[in-house]
Amino acid sequence: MMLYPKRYLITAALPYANGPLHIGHLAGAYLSADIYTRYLKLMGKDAIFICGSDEHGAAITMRAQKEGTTPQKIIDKYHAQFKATFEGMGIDFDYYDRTSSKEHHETAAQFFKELYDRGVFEEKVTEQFYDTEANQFLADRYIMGTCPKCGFQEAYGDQCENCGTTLSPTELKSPKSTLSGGRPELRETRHWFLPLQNYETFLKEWLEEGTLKGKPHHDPDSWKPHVLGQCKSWIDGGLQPRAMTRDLNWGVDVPHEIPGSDGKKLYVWLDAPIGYISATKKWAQQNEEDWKSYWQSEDSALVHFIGKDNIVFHCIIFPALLQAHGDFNLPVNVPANQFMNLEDRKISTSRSWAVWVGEYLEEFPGRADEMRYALSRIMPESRDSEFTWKRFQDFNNNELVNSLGNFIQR
Ligand code: B3M
Ligand code: ZN
Repeated sequence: MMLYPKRYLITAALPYANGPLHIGHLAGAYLSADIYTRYLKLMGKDAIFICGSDEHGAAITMRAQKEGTTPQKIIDKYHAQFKATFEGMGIDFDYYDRTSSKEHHETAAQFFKELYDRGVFEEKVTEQFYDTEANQFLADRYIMGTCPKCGFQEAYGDQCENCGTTLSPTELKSPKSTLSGGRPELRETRHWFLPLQNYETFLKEWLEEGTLKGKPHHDPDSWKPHVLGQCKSWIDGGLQPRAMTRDLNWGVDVPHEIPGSDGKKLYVWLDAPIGYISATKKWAQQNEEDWKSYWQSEDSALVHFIGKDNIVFHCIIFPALLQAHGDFNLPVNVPANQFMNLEDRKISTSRSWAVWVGEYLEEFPGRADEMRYALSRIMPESRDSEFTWKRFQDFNNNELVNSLGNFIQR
C-alpha cells in the first residue's frame, strides 16, 4: 500500500461548459478537492490540483442550438466564467485547462491511437438513430421518447429524468429527434468499442481488494461505501462493450491514420478524463516539471474528486482505459460526494433552481469564506444534504460570528 506517496495529483471533475456553476457543484467536488489540496500543501507535501472546462459532447452543441449560437461561443463564455467564479471562491487550482485546447486534442488523439495500436478496441457495426432532415446521426441526448419503465413521455435517449433509469435510445417508445421533431431512422455505423467485460477481473481485484497486478495498491476501506456500492452494482449488472467514438461534428477527431476515421469523434467520456493528463502536461511545461512523475511513477498518488453522477466513469471506464494503456497510474481514491439539495428540492440547472456561485459573489462581495464554511459544514460526503438560506444565516451568525468571533476576540 502506498502509505507515504512522494507526490499527489488531485483532480476535480471538469465542469461542462454549458451552464453556470451552482453551489451543488462546489459542494460536490471543487470545495472538497480544494480543502484536501490545501491541507496537503500545508503539511509540506508535493501536491498539484488540476482541472479544466469540459468543452465537448452533446451538452454543448445542444446548448448552442438552443441559444442560436455556436459551440465555440458557448464554451468561450462559460470557460471564462468558470475561471472567474472559481477564483472568486478561492478554489486554488495549480492549472485550469480546457479540452478545446490544441494540446488536449493532441494528447487525447494520441492516447486513443496508442490504445488502437495495442489492439484494445473491438470494431463493430451497430444501428444508430439518424435524422434524415438534419442529415446527421443523433447523440443519445438528441432523442426523446417514452420511457419503457415509467411511461414518462419526455425521457432522453440516455436517461429518464423521471425515474432515473439509464437507457439506450432504441429502448424508447416513439422516439423523436429533438433536432427536427421527426421520427429518426436506424442506420448502420461503425465504431470502436472498449470490451469492458474483459476488465471484470481486473476491476474487481482493484476495487474490492485494492490490488493491482497482484500487488497492494490502495486500502479499499478508505473508500466511501457508496462509491464502492455503485461500482459493485454496475459490475454485478454485467459489463458490456461500450462505444468509444461517436458520429458527431464537435469534439476530438479520431486520428486520421486510423482507417474509417472520417467524421468520427472521440466519445466525450473518453476525451474528458484525458483532460486531466493534458492539463498536467501544461502545468509541468509552465513550471519546468515532469508531468510523467505525477502520472506514471509508482510513488505518486492520484485522487479524483467528483460528484456521485460521475462514479462509473472514474471508477470503471477510465480505470479500464488506463489499465488497457498500461503506462498510467490508477486512482488511489475517488471520494465522490453525494448531492446537495436546495430548500427541499433537487438543484436543477434546467429548472433554474440553484444558487449560482457567480451571483452569490456579486451579491456578497468578499464573502467567499462564509459560503465555503456553510458548504463545508453540510458537505454531502456520505449522504445527500440540504442547503437553506436560513441555515446559511445561522452558520454565519451563530458559528462564525458568535463562536469563532468571540473566541478570537478573547
Ligand atoms: N463534465 C460531467 C459533469 O460536469 C463531466 C465531468 C467530466 S470529468 C472528466 O458532471
Ligand atoms: Zn422513466
